[in-house]
Amino acid sequence: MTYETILYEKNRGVLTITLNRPDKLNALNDTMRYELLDAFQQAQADPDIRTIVVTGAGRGFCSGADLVAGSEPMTSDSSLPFGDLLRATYNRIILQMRALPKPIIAAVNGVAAGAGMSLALACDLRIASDSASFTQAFIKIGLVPDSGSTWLLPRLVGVTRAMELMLTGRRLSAQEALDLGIVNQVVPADQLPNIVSQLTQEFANAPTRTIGYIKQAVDFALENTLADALEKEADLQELAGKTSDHLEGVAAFLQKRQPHFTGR
Ligand code: T3D
Repeated sequence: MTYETILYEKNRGVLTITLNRPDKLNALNDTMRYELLDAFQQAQADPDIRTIVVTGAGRGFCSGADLVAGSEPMTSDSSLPFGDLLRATYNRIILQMRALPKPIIAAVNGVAAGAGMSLALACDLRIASDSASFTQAFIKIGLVPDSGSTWLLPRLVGVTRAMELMLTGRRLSAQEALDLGIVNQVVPADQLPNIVSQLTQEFANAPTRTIGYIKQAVDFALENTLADALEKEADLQELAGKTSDHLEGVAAFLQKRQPHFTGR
C-alpha cells in the first residue's frame, strides 16, 4: 500500500503505520486523516494482519491537527466547519480503531499533542520512549479536546486528573504518563523498536479473534451495567468457544506443548 503522508509496512502478521511528516512532528493534515482512516480499514479487511503498530517518523509521535495546512493558519472559516471536519475524519478514525478486532499498539516515540494524544489513547496499549511527552494541547488554542479524548482520558486516569490535563494543557513527561496510567511502559528511546517488536510478535501469534472480542467486551462494559456486561461476556464467550484457536489452546494445554494459534 502506498500513501503520501504515512508509511504502511507489513511484516510477518504485523502492520506498522508510521505517521510521516517529521518536519511538522507528524501533524494531521487532510491527506493524512483520510490515509489513516483507509489504512485502518485495510488492516481490518486483511486477514494476514494480526496486530498494528502506530508510531511517528522523526522526533515526534503526532502534534495533532496541522495548524498551518497550506499557506493559511487553521481556522474553522478557512476550511470545512470543524464539526463537519471531525465527523468526516477524526471521529471515523477513532471509531474504526476501537472497532478493529485486532490489537493496536502505540509506539509513542516523541510528543503526542492534541488529536495526536487522542490517537495514542485510542490504541489498546501504549509503549512510550523515555523522550515522549503528552499534552492535551487543545486548550492552548481555545479548542475543546476532540478525537475521543473526553471519553478516553477520564476512563484511563479518572475525572480529576483528566480535567486538570484538559483545562491546563500541561505537558506530561513519559514517566508522569506512566504514573497516571496513560501508558503501559516507558523504555529507553533506542530500545523502543525492539521492545515493541517483541510485543507485536506475541500478538501476531495470538488468538486474534478472541482479542477482538475482548476489545468489544471492555468498551461495552465501560458504558453498561454489570448485568449487561455479564450478558455480553456470555455472548462473546459463546463465539470465542467456537474458534479453532480455543480448541488449539485446550489441546496444547493437555498435550503440554506451546499452542499454535492461527487467528481463526
Ligand atoms: O482542523 C482540525 O483538524 C480541528 C481539530 C483539531 C484537533 C487538534 O489536534 S487541536 C491541537 C493542535 N495541536 C497543537 O496545538 C500543538 C501545536 N504544537 C505544539 O504545541 C508544539 O509544537 C509541541 C508541544 C507539539 C512540540 O513542541 P516542540 O518545542 O518540541 O517543537 P516545535 O518547535 O514547537 O515544533 C517543531 C516544528 O513542528 C515547528 O516547525 P518549524 O518552526 O521547525 O518549521 C512547528 O511549527 C511544527 N509543528 C508542531 N506542531 C504543529 C506544527 N506544525 C503544524 N501543526 C502543528 N500542530
